[in-house]
Amino acid sequence: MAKLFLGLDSSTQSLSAVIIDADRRKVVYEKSLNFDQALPQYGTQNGVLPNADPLVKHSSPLMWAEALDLLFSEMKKDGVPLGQILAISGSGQQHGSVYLNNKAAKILANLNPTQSLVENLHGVFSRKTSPIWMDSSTAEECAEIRTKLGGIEATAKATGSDAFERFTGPQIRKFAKTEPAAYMKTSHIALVSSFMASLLAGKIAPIDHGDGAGMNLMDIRKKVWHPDALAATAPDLKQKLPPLAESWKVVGTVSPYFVEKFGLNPKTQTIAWSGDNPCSVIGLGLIKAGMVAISLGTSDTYFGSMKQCQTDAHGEGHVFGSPTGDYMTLICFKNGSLAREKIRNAYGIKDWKKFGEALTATPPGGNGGILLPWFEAEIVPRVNKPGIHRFDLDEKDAAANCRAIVEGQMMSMRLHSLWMKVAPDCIYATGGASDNVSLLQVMADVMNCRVLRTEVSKSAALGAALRAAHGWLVHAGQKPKWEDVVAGFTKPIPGSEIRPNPKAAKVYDQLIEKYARCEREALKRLS
Ligand code: XUL
Repeated sequence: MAKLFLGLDSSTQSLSAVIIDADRRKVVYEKSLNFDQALPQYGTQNGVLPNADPLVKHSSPLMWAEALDLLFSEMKKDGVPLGQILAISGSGQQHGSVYLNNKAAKILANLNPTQSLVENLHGVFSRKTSPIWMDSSTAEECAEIRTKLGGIEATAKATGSDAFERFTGPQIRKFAKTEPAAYMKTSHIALVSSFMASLLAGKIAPIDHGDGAGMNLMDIRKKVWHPDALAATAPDLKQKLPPLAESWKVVGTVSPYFVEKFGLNPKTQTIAWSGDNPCSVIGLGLIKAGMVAISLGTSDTYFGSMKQCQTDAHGEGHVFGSPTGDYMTLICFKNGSLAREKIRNAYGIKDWKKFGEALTATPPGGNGGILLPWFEAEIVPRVNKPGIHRFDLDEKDAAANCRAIVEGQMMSMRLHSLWMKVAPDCIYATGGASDNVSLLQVMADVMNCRVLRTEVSKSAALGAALRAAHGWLVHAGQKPKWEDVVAGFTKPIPGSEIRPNPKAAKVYDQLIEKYARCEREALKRLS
């Protein structure tokens, strides 16, 4: 019988499934449900609930639960042999939090398969909506936490990152300050990842070291809740948080709900879920220190593995636990695909192919034009007032603006990843926009290194499936090596290597200084 493992990815805009056959070393099934399209009744736009305040970004935990029901019924309809799946793990958009009351544990343990998950979950939330990673409304709480922990460097040293608006600790603090009664009624705070794992396992699930590090609450070295960070955040917080766990922890067997409703095997294990970026580290096979990937998704992220924990003294980058038990570094740029899309739409460019053509119509360096695409409040560099800034760039020149947005994004990555002190030898490109070769050429030229595309389009979901396989093997008493777990799944596409053009690379070596100046100038204007 095939050894099947399921990886789920509850991301900002969709819920995806990837099933692997561990013996044949193959992905055997993939499916994605887009929240806006599949569940329009929640009224999300790109997975986010509308809000009058542009800094507030929430989503609906009920929508995520309904998507889980829907995805399992789609898999059943597609004839997926759900009864053969040995273990399931998952990936969640990082930092987002779900607030549950004192009925939650009992309701989760008794999910009724004759009803939907939504019907079952009626009355378990102490807060209807979930702040997600795109939220930037907690600058005040970040400042308060950072001050209590002794400043940027000390906060990063203690928790792996400076206090960031989207991180769960500042979000919890804001909730406790602005809605103290609802906070008091909260018995359990979950991350998106641990919430989804809780639904699957029918019990409150632990938070793994990968996603736990994105909260400003975990001691990054000891991997336990940090007492000072808890005290700096909100009252009685420890008792509302689940235990922390290694990423390969078995949460339990799947809830009978999924067995009776969709035909899962009662012995199928739920392995702890993790964040999407830690899962992508595995999905892309970044298991050796120094391997780097750039994910071009809703947000653009630059990440890689790290053996020894070394934090960013300036507080722009993050250190999370890697699902291998080591560490990973990450920098998150909020204005990723959506910003590229805004420029594409602003100039009426039909598709990404045409966008790529427009981009190449202007020479590398764009004749010195710089565009800072902060359509949304930006994370790196920290920008709280959204806005577009152009320097020596004609707003009417569509082609130049297409080049300038991509160059600006790549130069920002180069500049803000210097703290890692490792120039990458090669970069794995992933995420929706990674099939755009013109964009990847700019990446190779700005970073002055080779870029490889991988066959993996759903790296987070694949990483979750591989983590399910790893957790299952650990539980079976084996000592699986990560090289063996990922072998065969993480190959670059043959012939996909993009080499830097030495002339263009030289242009960017000079332009990066101007870029840094423009960034400083724009930030000064905003302060
Ligand atoms: C990482 C981050 C984003 C989300 C996207 O810190 O905020 O990459 O994880 O889902």
